[in-house]
Amino acid sequence: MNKFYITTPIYYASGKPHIGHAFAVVYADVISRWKRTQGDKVLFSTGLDEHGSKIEEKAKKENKEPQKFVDEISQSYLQAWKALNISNDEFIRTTSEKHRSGVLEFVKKIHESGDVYEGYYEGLYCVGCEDFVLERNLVNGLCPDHLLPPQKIKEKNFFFNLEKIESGEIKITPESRRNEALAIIKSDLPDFSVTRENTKWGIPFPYDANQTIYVWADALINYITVLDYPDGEKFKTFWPADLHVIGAEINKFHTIFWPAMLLAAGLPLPKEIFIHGLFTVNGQKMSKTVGNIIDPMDLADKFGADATRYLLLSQFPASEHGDVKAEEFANKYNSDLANGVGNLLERTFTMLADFRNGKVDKNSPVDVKIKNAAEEAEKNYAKHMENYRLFEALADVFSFIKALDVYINEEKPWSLNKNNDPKLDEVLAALLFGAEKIISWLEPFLPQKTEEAKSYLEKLKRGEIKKGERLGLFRRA
Ligand code: ME8
Repeated sequence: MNKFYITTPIYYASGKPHIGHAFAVVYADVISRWKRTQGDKVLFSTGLDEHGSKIEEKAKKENKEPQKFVDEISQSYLQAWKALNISNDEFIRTTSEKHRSGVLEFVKKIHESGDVYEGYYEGLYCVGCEDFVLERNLVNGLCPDHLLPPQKIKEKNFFFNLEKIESGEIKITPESRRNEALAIIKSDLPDFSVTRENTKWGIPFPYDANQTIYVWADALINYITVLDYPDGEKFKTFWPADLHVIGAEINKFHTIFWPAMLLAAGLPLPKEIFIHGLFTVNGQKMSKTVGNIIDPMDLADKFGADATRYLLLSQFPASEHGDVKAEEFANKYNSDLANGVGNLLERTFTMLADFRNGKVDKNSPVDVKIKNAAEEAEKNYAKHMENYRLFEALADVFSFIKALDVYINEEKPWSLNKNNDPKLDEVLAALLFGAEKIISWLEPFLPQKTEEAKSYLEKLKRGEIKKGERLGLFRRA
């Protein structure tokens, strides 16, 4: 049995989740569920990044102790992931004792390796990015991503020597993001500091009482502390990670700093990092100031868990950045889910029930046209799933749904039934075959709805569906 360890970024516990956070966690969830159906032993981890100046400042603004503040935020994440049916095995919080002790072990390891050295750093620091920014990248003196003025910081830090980085060992996908990482390595990459002098809200650095561990070093180490590094069974079984799913804006931290830290600690590198694009809403970055943040809980209330998962993944290929429009969600829901997959399954099952009481003649061959279309779709779907191209895999399923719709309209099973045409058995056999394929392909994406469809179908095959008892998977929005 293969093991498969998959992670999402751990999100800043600075506010409740928006659809960007939901996108990454749903992405990883679909991959996890798919790997489980392939028989892999999966460990799927997500969690929260709870230290650092950004969170310290937010808590202060709300007049709360940072710990109380992050405890509250963690509840909103847990609720949202439950509402989206996320099947994570672990939920790591960086304020947990387990994480703290693992980080200290790790820091001790790299300290002993001699890759951490003392120095001064002076630069412009953006609290929004929790990173240094370059003067030339500012727009009107502000960080272009957070619209905040950076602070000038000069502090004694323990730097991490990046010379160790050996690229190429880790698979970085898609190719465009790999090129971005390579370009960063080739540019003048400053050393990476593992500590901060003026941040209180963090894990104290054991070798200097004035320092705390830099929030990014702290956060990255979650990928092993969650496995009970250094000597937990889970660590032995699951490390190295098979896949880190992350967004494009944190490429550098995962493809350069994290491997450098692991090399210094003498640990194996993650096998693959899949970097997805980010979405804007109505052409703008999601932000409280613009007022265009979409709450995944609102979508789940309106459309349900499965439909929300689908709506997030079907906007544009994850290899690209893209834009979403909140007012388009209902149209997409109606066209793809209510009128697309929902309608196809409903029509198929209803005809099976009405014309044959759920019994299909086992000797009926499946129309070769449908058989070929299914084989083609299945081949493409498998290839796309293996490469974590979920948008593309969904498109394969939906092209087969279209093929079945066309088949129904051409064959007109209701006329065959009226005329007692024996071809009806062949057509129904093809439709049942197609419906079962679609249900199995959609399982990782729509876990609840496919479950409902499967139990309805079981009942139907036993001849237990009563007249007028409809499947009703996706009612029109
Ligand atoms: O960066 N579109 O946390 P974070 C799509 N704590 N995905 C988006 C998105 C958008 N507009 N906005 C966010 C951090 N995401 C650090 C990570 S990991 C060791 C530490 C998703 O709360 C995307 O996956 O800012 C992105 O990488 C992640 O949320 C960042 O969440």
